[in-house]
Amino acid sequence: PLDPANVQGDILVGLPKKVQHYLFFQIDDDVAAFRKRLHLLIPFITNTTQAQDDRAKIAAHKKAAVEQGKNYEFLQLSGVNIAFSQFGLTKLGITDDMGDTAFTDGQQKDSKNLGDAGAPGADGEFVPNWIDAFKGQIHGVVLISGNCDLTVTATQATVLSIFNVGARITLHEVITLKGVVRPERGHEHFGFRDGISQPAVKDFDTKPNPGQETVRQGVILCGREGDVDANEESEKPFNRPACALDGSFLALRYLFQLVPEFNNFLKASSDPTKGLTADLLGARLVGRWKSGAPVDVFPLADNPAAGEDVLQNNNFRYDFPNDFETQDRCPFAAHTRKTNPRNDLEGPKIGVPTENRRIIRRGIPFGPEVTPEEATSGKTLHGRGLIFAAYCGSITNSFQFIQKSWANKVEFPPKEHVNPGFDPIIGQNKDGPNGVGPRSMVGANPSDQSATLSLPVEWVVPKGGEYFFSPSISVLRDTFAL
Ligand code: N7H
Repeated sequence: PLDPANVQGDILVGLPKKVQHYLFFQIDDDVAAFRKRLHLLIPFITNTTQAQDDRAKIAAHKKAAVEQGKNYEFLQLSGVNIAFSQFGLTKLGITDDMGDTAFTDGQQKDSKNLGDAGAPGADGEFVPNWIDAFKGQIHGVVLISGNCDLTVTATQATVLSIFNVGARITLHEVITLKGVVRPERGHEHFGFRDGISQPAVKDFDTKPNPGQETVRQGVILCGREGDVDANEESEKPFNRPACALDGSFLALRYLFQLVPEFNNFLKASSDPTKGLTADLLGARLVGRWKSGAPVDVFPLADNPAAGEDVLQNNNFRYDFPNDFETQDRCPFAAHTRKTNPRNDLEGPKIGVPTENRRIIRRGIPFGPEVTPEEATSGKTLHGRGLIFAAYCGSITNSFQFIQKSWANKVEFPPKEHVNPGFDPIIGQNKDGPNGVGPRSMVGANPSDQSATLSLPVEWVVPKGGEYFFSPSISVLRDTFAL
């Protein structure tokens, strides 16, 4: 059986965080020295049991604060996890094939496939429009989370001092991305509640919420039951080396969001006199109201109480009568429907399982709130967005497939008389100059469902990323460290 104390805490539970740093690093040429220092880091790594305890402590603290009528302050705490790219494995001399082509090739090679903008470089190879830090080789990432910037910065200094004692440098920082939750807790920069729909993991999340589906452990953890190729009807198990067991792949994306532009578009494209308010249009593009309430259940008006209620906010399957054929309740191309189509695929009409396409999302927003100047001009002046982080037992099954074959595919989800169009939030059309083509969708307007809505080429702009592997604690100790 699974030993939670052997699995890094961010995967199944999530490191509790108000602030999180992602320290992307390169390993110095003295690999043996790095591996010895890695050994010293292991006691600092937050495992799943510890992350659960931290969450329980926070909950008790919050309850006590409420009972005493005090302001609730997040407990002072901090967490650390570590993950490695294929470049990192190679540097460490780990020659095992992890059995995931996207991971092996790295995300920069995959960027064209994902639909990122870019152009051929001097050698003819596609170069995405990313920041330079992500165009070089990144060997790994240390995730450092905590209650505030001070705590996280202090923990980061501790981590760096383990690797770089005195004059002996074993780890070089490439870039640190600093995530911080928004003042509107739990909501991302477009204003929508995020992190609601996650799969429950069998024999671990034993009390799923209504509508929350349970997946086999191998959908998230390598080497466990269900770690199988979703493209093979026979459920062919992936070929994993011993060091993959109880680790998870981490798809990380540095995604900028054009918030004033998004808000302006909603205003300009709404038609309040015909019932299509900017709020309703936004909800139909996402699949949820800003509160989190799903439009499939609440198609006409928001229900903020339901939006925050875990017993109600994920209890839907796009299986109301006529849901399969009409967009009365939710557009086929809505972000949540594109990225987890539920009954569109699993229902009787098509009958294809989606279990192996599921991911666990653990991202955090970055950047400041929209300034009055930006709101007035409708133009982004300060970088902000989402450090998107998804765990999965297979990148090719899930993260890569969701972006490429669902969000970017106008024919998805399959419907008889209509192509739904692009996922308006993350869909990318690479067929255009510099890998950017026009986007559109249908069904945005409930009273004119076949009308095509032209969308800006992008509201979510990828500026970097990498695929990582987050090993189990015992594998970190016995295989990665010295
Ligand atoms: Fe998405 N958003 O704020 O609009 N996402 N997402 N996502 N996303 C979800 O149900 C958002 C991105 C998924 O099970 C919600 O938790 C933004 C990528 C999946 O019903 C909201 C960005 C990928 C789900 C957002 C972004 C996904 C999901 C609803 C980028 C994968 C669960 C809250 C800046 C390739 C669907 C919730 C389900 C939900 C937003 C990126 C995937 C509000 C702003 C790149 C699988």
